Parts: sequence; structure tokens; C-alpha cells
Amino acid sequence: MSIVTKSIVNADAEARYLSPGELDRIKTFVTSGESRLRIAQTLTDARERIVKQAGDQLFQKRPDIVSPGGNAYGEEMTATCLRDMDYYLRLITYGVVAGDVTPIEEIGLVGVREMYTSLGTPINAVAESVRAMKDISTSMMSGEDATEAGAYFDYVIGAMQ
Ligand SMILES: CCC1=C(C)/C(=C/C2=NC(=C\c3[nH]c(/C=C4\NC(=O)[C@H](C)[C@H]4CC)c(C)c3CCC(=O)O)/C(CCC(=O)O)=C2C)NC1=O
Repeated sequence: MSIVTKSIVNADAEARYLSPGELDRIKTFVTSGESRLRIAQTLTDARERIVKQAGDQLFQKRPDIVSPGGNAYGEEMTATCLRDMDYYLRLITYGVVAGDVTPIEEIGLVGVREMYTSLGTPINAVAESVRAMKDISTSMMSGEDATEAGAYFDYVIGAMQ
């Protein structure tokens, strides 16, 4: 839910006008809108390159995961691994557009540790892949946009520590 919807639901539950604090937060959301949309557009346009390059970096750093016995060993499993990376990049664009990490959390992070444990997927390597996507993505942006975008990647990485 965006900050606008959330504030309205909260205010209406108490049958009151939006508070100065809520209006302030909505103002921040609106004024950062252009930058957030630009970031989402950049990530969306470059998604294939970001995932491919970050995957290459990950497999170079962690050859064990694509070696026999590794969780992403074999063409199909490697493709599934890259698919998961694409999932997280997509969820990050949702968060950026909403100006809120809730969609990332609800769709991709609730129960993630248990999920990857049961799949035998090293979650620290998934975090590493998100870090690689962050570096590649932010290198394509201006300083301010990179800082804004970086926070969403960091949120995902933090949830996987
Ligand atoms: C949008 C929310 C969402 C997420 C996040 C998601 C993740 C997800 N990743 C899965 C598998 C997997 N995920 C990986 C990923 C990796 N293995 C590694 O060693 C690397 C570190 C890493 C890539 C960076 C692999 C290899 C599998 C297949 C594991 C298997 O089938 O044994 C599965 C099991 C079912 C399937 O194969 O599709 C799920 C549900 N699904 C979702 O709907």
C-alpha cells in the first residue's frame, strides 16, 4: 500500500483530517516521484543486462554453487537461480514505485529464510547476487538516484543476512 492510501485509511479510521506529519510524508512521496519513476524505468529497461552481469559475477565469486553438488548446478537450476534474481529486481521496482518496502517484504521476504533452507539454497549467495545487482544498477544512475535505489537493494540484502 502506498503512503497515500495508508495515511487515508489511518486518518479515516479516526474520522480525522490528515495530520501535518502525514501531509509531510505524502509531500516527500510526491516530490520524490519523478526520481523514483526514473529509477524504476532504468531498472526495467536494463533488467536483462543487470541479471546477466550480476549472475556472471556471482558464479565467478561462488563457483561452488554452479559446480556438481551446487544448488544452481546444471542449465535448468542456473536458469532458476537467474529467475530468482529477476524476481527480486522486479520486487525492488515495485518498492521504488510505491516508495515503500512493504510490497517487497510481503511478496518476497516473508518466510524467505525457511524457503531457501528447505531448497538447500545458500541464502547468503542470494544476498550476494542482490548486492551485485545493486552495484550494476546504481552505476547506471546519478548519485541521488543511486542512493535512493540503493536503499531498496539494501533492504533485501539486510533481510537475507
Ligand atoms: C516472487 C517471489 C518468489 C520467490 C523469491 C521465489 C523463489 C523460489 N526459488 C525457488 C527455487 C530455486 N532458487 C534457486 C536459486 C539459487 N540457487 C543458488 O545456489 C543461488 C545462490 C540462487 C540464485 C541467486 C534455485 C537453484 C532453485 C531451484 C532449487 C531446486 O529445485 O532444487 C523456488 C522453488 C520452486 C521453483 O523452483 O520455482 C521458489 C519458490 N518464488 C517466488 O514466487
